[in-house]
Amino acid sequence: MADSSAQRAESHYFTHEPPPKDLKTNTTLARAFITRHADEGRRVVLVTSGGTTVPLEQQTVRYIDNFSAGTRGATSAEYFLQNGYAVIFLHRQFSLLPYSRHYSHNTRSFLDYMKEENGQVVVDQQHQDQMLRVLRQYTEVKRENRLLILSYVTITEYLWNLREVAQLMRPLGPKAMFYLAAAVSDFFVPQDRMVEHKIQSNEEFLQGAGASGGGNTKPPAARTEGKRLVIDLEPVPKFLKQLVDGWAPEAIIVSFKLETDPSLLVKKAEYSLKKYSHHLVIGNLLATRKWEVVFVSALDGEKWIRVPTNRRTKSFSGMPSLVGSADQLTKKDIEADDSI
Ligand code: PAZ
Repeated sequence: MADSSAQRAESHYFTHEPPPKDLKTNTTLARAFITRHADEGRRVVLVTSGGTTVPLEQQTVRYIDNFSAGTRGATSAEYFLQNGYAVIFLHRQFSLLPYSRHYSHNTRSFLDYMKEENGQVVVDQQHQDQMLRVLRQYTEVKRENRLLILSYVTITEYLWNLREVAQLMRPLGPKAMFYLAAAVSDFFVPQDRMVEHKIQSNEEFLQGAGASGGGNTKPPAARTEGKRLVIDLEPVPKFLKQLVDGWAPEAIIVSFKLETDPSLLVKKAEYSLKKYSHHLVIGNLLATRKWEVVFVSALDGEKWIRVPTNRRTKSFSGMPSLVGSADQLTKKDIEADDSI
């Protein structure tokens, strides 16, 4: 069982942070999905993807966000689906989705893939092969009902959904996998330290500094002091311990670690593996995440996987990218270049 401080942190968090409005709908959908695939003997993976927001006001005008576009999660979900898994894709609303990611969030509009022919809209010849391949994969997945798409926006919505779905997956034992690629905020504004209305910048309109109450005597976590905006965030409890020990103790758990300082990446991945005793930490650096990752596991130690230089394409952000070449990338390609 999880240690009691982790349990206390869990209990405090979920008592004080209200569940999202669509949680019941999501759990109903997830329960039916998990039951159906369990009956068919299939493995089920929960892929989390995209960033989480930290709202500063209850009626949220301003929030803190992070860079994640959901590329890793959406791309990985396709690979899990190709390998027979049923996928619950818990993603940040409007971030990349499996399959449609090939045609969205790009400088190119999806209309650029089309043309008019005899009064009909058709796919332009140069895109036929790739779109047909993606469409066939997508159609098969839909026919077999193997992809359930759920969304969140805030850190609290993310954590509520993660906990509920994890507990529903518990009966699957080792046929359940968690692939936690979402970029989850480490800091947040607790509900009882969050002001209700838009934080005012004009001193003439400053309201009483009242947060939503709940007996917290601290000032609101985000507030103006004079002309300055002061933000005093609290740490988000670490829920990986609870996932590993309490919510889904038999499941395969893969977490991600993002760093910007290369000297910290492997150390922090090893630290996480030791602390939570799960199966695998995949480490990546912000600047190179599109073409190299490091796998850190108790079984294999540290293992780098790199996209060969000639397979790195330019993404729309100008960064070399795995996107676009990933589909043609075979295991052999990866292994051929993983020696450094
Ligand atoms: O979503 P994306 O493809 O732009 O980025 C992926 C990523 C870097 C968010 C992911 O690989 C990752 O490391 N997630 C965990 C981040 C963390 O909380 O450390």
